[in-house]
Amino acid sequence: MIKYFAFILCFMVSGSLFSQTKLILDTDFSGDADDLGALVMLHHFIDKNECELLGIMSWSNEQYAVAGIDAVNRFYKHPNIPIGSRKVPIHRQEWCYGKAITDDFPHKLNNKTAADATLLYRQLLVKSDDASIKIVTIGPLKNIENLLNSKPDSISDLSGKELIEKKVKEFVIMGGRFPKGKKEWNFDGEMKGVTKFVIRNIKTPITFIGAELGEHIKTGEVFNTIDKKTPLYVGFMHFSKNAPWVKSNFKGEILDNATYDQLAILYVVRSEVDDYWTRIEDGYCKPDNKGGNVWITKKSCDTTKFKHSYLKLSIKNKIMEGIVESLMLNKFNK
Ligand SMILES: [Ca+2]
Repeated sequence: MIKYFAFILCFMVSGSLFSQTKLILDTDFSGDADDLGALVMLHHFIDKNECELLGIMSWSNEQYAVAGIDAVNRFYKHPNIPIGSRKVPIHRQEWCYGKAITDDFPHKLNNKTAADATLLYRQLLVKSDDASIKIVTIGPLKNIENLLNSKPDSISDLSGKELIEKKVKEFVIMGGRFPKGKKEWNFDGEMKGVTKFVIRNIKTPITFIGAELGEHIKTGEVFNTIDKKTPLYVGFMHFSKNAPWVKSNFKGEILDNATYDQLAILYVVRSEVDDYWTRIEDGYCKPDNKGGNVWITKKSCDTTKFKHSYLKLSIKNKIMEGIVESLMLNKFNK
C-alpha cells in the first residue's frame, strides 16, 4: 500500500519537487525503438523542468540516426539541443526507423553536419560547473571511449579522462546484466574491448541499469491509439513492422517492446525517488571482451577503486509499464 501511494505521489507531482538534473544523453537511436521512447520521455521531463538536456550524442552511424533525433527534437519544440555524432563512414539500414521519422517530420541535421561527438562532449563539459553533469548512456560506449582518449586541445588543457573526473558526478549506463550475464548489445556493440576499457577507466560513480530490468517491461502497444502524426507512432510502427527480431509477430499494429532505455532515463532524472529501485553497491562490474559481465562482490575483491552500483526494481513490472507509458505520453498529471 505504501508503494501504491508513493507511486501516485510520484505520478502526480510537478517538476518542482525534483531538483533539476543536467545531463548528456548518449544513444544508439534508430535501432531499437526504446531509444525513441527514452528521448520522448526526456523532452517531457524538460518541459516539466525536471532536467536540462545539454546535448545528445549519437553512437549510430546509420544514415538517418542524427536526422531522426533532430526531427524528434524539433517536433517537441527543443530544436537547439546540440547533437554530436561519431565521425566514421555512414551506412544505410532499411529497418532502422530514423528515415521513417525524417520522411514525416522536419529536420536539418544529419550524421555529417552534426558536431563531432568527442569535441561536443569536451565543449559541454568544460563550460559546466565541477561535478554537475550526469551522462546517461543507452547505447554502446564508443563515444565515451573516444572522450576518455581525447587529449588536451584548444577547448581544454585537460584530457578527456580528467574532464570526466572534474565535471561528471555520475554515469548512468544501461547495459550488461546483473549480477552476471553473457553477451548484451550495449556492452558488445560489435566493438571488442570498448566496454572493458571504459568501465576500467571511469573513476566517477556509475549506476548500471542492467538488461534484466527492462526486458520484461513491455511498452508500445499503447501507441496504437495515439495521433498517427507523431514520432512515437511513426517510429514504433516502423520498428514493429521491420526490426528483424520482432517483425515475425507484426499483424498491422504496433507491438509491445522491451523497455530498457526508458528505465535509464527515469532513473537519471529522478534518482532521488527510491520507491522505484533498490541499489546494490557491494561490489563492482567486471566486463569481459565479448559483451558479458560479472558483479564482483567485496567479499572476493577490494572494490575501493570503483564506485559502482546496479539497480533492482522495487515495484511490479506492470506498475512500471504504466509509469513509463504515462511519461512517454506526457500524462504526468493523470
Ligand atoms: Ca539503446
